[in-house]
Order: sequence, then structure tokens, then C-alpha cells
Amino acid sequence: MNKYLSVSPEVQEALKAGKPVVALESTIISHGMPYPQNVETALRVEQTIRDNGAVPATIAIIGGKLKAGCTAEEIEYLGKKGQAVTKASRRDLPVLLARGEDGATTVTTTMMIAAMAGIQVFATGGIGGVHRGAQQTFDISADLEELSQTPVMVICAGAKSILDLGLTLEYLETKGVPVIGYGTDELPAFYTRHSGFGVDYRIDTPEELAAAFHAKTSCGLKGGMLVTNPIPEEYSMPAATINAAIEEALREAEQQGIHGKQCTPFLLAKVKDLTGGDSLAANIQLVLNNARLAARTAAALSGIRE
Ligand code: PSU
Ligand code: MN
Repeated sequence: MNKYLSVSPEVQEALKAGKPVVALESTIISHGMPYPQNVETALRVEQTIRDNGAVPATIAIIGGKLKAGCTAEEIEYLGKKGQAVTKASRRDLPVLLARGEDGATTVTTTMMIAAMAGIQVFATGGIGGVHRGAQQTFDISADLEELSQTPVMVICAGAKSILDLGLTLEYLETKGVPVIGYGTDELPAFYTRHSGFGVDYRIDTPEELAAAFHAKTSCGLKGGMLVTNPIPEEYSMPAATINAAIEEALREAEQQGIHGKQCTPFLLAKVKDLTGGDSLAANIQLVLNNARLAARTAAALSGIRE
């Protein structure tokens, strides 16, 4: 085991016993939601995973250690510090670790640390992707590259249309990442259940998700699998409301010359401000929904014997 990796005793025991474990990211805590809802949600997500038969492993970088399994105190610390915590993607790890600093893990670094610890299933809200206008800006999230090389199943609610969803799917196709719709043929668009874009395969049960992932890893295919799980109907938002907010957020980002790693957090915060509490409530519900599915899928996966 590398000297930077620190797996909590509970997660270590569960993995050793072959019990289901679900990884969770920390950028959603520090940069994705305001305090204190971020901390409340993170703890509720962990409880939901337990209620569905798995052990949660919230992942973060604390004091230069790659943590798989944070304590409630560590979650509170990251949530309170919010945007002051470094948003840590793959390129940030070397310096943060060498300096013994903190970092909130994105989908990319959460996948990396999960894989180092031996965790195969990861639940989150939304992933990064190809940004609108990427033809000019080259803004393509490192999350897509990570999905192409690291063997973790990522369960999300699709991607927000702050991204170019069509180009995001093209990129994933090129990189050989299977995009699965859970109970749907259509890629969900985070706050809404519909995007107009098809997924590669529809799968309807956690057992079949587990079987597909097991088949992939058994034959040594590198890379992950993206499972897109639509927000429950009763919490989904009207497409017109959310799309108007996204357009406005994109305009402001362009006017203010926002770029690089600030781009996604800026857009997320603007969309939230423009739609008031509605988008936050939807965001919380879809994460809980993904946590449930991830716990059941991790349980199904741990039931598969070679
Ligand atoms: N999309 C969301 N919510 C999020 C993120 C993306 O709807 O919280 C976060 C995730 O941590 C994701 C990261 O991995 O932003 C992507 O950032 P970037 O686009 O800079 O790669
Ligand atoms: Mn980017």
C-alpha cells in the first residue's frame, strides 16, 4: 500500500471481509453545495448507504493523506471550509501530497483513490464533461479521461446541460466508456430526467449492473463504467426553468472570463442562486437516489463469486 493512502478501519475491515463499500466524493461537499446543507447531505448520504446494506467511504485529501473513509468531523471540516479547500483533480495530487495539504476530491481523484483502496462502486451527483464551446476553449473535464482508465463504476444523475451533452457522449464513446441508463434509454440531465440523447444500454437492476461491471474487470478491460440514474420524477425540475438559469450562468461566466478549474464551481453556484432553493432540493434528492442504487449494486457485486 502506498504511504499516502489512509483507509479508515471500518472501510478496511469491510473490504477485507468482501462486504460492499461505496465511495463518495468531497468536491460535492466543499464546492457543490452551501454550508450547512452540504454537511447534512453528506451525512445523510452515508446513512442511506448503510440503510441499504453497504459501508460508505467518503474520500478526500486531508493533511496530505489520501483518505478512503472520512469521519463526521472531517466532513464537517471540509463542508465548513467550503470553496477555501483546494478542488483537487489528478494534476493537483503531487504537490498537495508533498506539501501535506488538504484537497476536496472530484470524480477523477475519488475514482483514483477508490481504486487504490479496492473500492469498485462510487455514487455522486453529476460528472464533469465536455463544456459548451470546448471547440475553442479545450475545456474538457479530466473526469472523462479517468473514466477511460480507472476501474470504478460511477453512479450519477447524468450531466448538467452547463456541458455539451452530445460531445460528452462522443468523447466517452471514443474512450471506450460504457454509458448505462438505469431504467431508461435516455441520458438524464441531472435536474431533469430527459436530455434527448440516448445511452448505450438500458439496465434495470443492480444485479445486472454488477454483472456487467464484473464481466468488464474479469477480462481485464481497463476503465470504468458510467451509470446514469434519473432524478425521481417527483423531485425533477421544469426544463424551462433550469435551462434559463443555465443560459444566464453561461453568459455571466463568459462576461467575467471564468476559465479553468473555476468554471464548473462558478456555473454550479450561479445556477443555484438563480433557481433559489429548488435546485438545491433536487440536487440533494438525486444524490440520495444514487446512493441507494450504489449500495445495492455494491451488494450485488460482492455477491458475485469468481
Ligand atoms: N458537476 C456537478 N456537480 C459537481 C461537479 C460537477 O453537477 O459537484 C464537480 C465534481 O466533483 C466533478 C467536478 O468531478 O465538479 C468537475 O470539475 P471540472 O469540470 O473542473 O473537471
Ligand atoms: Mn475544466
